[in-house]
Amino acid sequence: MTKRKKNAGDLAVFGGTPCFESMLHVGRPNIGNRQTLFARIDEALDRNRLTNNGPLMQELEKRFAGYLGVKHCIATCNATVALQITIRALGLQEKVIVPSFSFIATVHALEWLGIKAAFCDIDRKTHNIDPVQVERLITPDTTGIMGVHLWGRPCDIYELQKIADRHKIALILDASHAFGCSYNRKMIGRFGRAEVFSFHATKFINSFEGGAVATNDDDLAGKIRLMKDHGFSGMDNVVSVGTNGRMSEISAAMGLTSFESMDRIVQINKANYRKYAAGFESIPGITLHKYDETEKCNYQYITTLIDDRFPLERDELLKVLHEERVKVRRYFYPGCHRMEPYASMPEYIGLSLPETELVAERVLVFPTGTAIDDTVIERLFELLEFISRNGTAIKKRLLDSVD
Ligand code: T4K
Repeated sequence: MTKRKKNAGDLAVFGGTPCFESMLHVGRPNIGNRQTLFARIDEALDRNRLTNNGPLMQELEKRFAGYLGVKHCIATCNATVALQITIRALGLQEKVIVPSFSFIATVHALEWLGIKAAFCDIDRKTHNIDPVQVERLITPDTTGIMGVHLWGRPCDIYELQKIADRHKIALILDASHAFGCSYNRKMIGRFGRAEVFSFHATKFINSFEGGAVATNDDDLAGKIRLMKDHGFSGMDNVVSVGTNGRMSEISAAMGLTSFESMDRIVQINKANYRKYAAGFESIPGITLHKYDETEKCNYQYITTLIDDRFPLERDELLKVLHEERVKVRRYFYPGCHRMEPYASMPEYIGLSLPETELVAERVLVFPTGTAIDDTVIERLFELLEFISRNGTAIKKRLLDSVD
C-alpha cells in the first residue's frame, strides 16, 4: 500500500500513485484446498473419465441435493444453459415476466428460445421483482414468471407463487446468486417449479464454469436430464430434443472442493460485510444494501447505492476508484431493457421502469471474498473518506479534465 493522500492531486486519476498495488476485484475467485482439487483431478485422469455423467459430477449432484434438501440437483455447464433447458423443459412460450434488473443472461435465455421478455420493475428496497407489477403484466399469452434472487437476497417467492397459481402459469427462479441462502428458514433451491444456480468463477463457490437446476418435480428433472445430454436415453437412443449442458469432471472437482470450503468463505464474506457496513455508516451518500442476517446468506455481493449526498456522481466515483485499483462494478446498469438487442426492439422502445432505472443509475458493487480482509477494507475506507472530504475539489478537477 502506498502513502496517504493529502490533496486531490494525489489521486491516481490526476497522476498520483494508486492506493493499492494490485487490483481489487468484485468477482475474484475463492480458491479452495488445492491439494484436494489436484487429487480429484488426478483421480479423474487416472480413470480416463473426463465428462458425460462422470462420478465426480454425480457426487456433486448428490451432495448439493442433500445440502439443499431437494429431490433433484442436475449439474450443468453453466447457469445460462441451465436456464434455457429448464425453460424449454417446462414448455414455456410466448411471454415470460422477468425483472430487467438482472444479469443479461436471465433475459437472453428467454430470447434465445424465441420467448418475449415482459420486463418487470423491481422493488427499490429489495432490488427484486415487484409482485404488484408482475400481476399488472399478466396477459393471456403469459406462460411464466421468472424471479431472480438478486445479490443472494430471495425475491418475494410467496407472493410470486400465489400469482403463478392463480393464473396457472409456471414460476421459475434464477438463483444464480443464491446458493447457500435461505427463505423463511428453507434453503433456496426448493421453490417454484425449479431454481437455477451458477457456479461461475466469480461466484462465492465455483466450478470454473458451472451451474445446476434444483427441483422437486420428478417429471421435470427427467426431462432436464435428457435435454442436457442431447436427449440421449442410454447408448444410441435419442428420445427428445437436447443440447450439450453437461458439467465436466474438472468442473465437478472444483465445485466439490469449493463446496467443502463454503463455511470458511461465507465467514470471511460475512466479516467483510460487517466491516463494510460499519464503514459506510460514516460516509454520507453511500448506503449499503443490507442482507437479512436472520436468514442464511452467502454475503457474496457488497452492493451500495450512491445518492446526492455524496459529492461525486456514481460514475465519477467509479472512475476515481478504478484508477486507485479498486474495480468496483455498476451491476446491472443500465437494466436489460436498455441493452441491445432489447433497447431497439419496437415492443420495448419507450419502456419506462422507474425503480429499475433509479437503482441502475446509483448502484455500485464493492470487492469482497477471500482476497479481501480487514486491512484492505480499512485502507479502502480511508480512501473513501478522503474522496468524501475533498469531493468539491475532486469534482471540479474531473470536470476541468473533461473540457
Ligand atoms: N443469472 C444471473 C442473475 C447471473 O448473475 C448470472 C451470471 C447468470 C444468470 C449466468 O450464469 P453463468 O451462465 O455465467 O453461470 C460475471 C460473471 O461472468 C457472470 O457469471 C455473473 N452472473 C455476473 C454477475 O458476473 P462479469 O461481466 O462481471 O465478468 P468479469 O469477467 O468482468 O469478472 C468480474 C470480475 O471478476 C473482474 O473484475 C475480474 C474478476 N475475475 C473474473 C474471472 C472470470 C477474476 O479475478 N478471475 C476470473 O477468473 O460477469
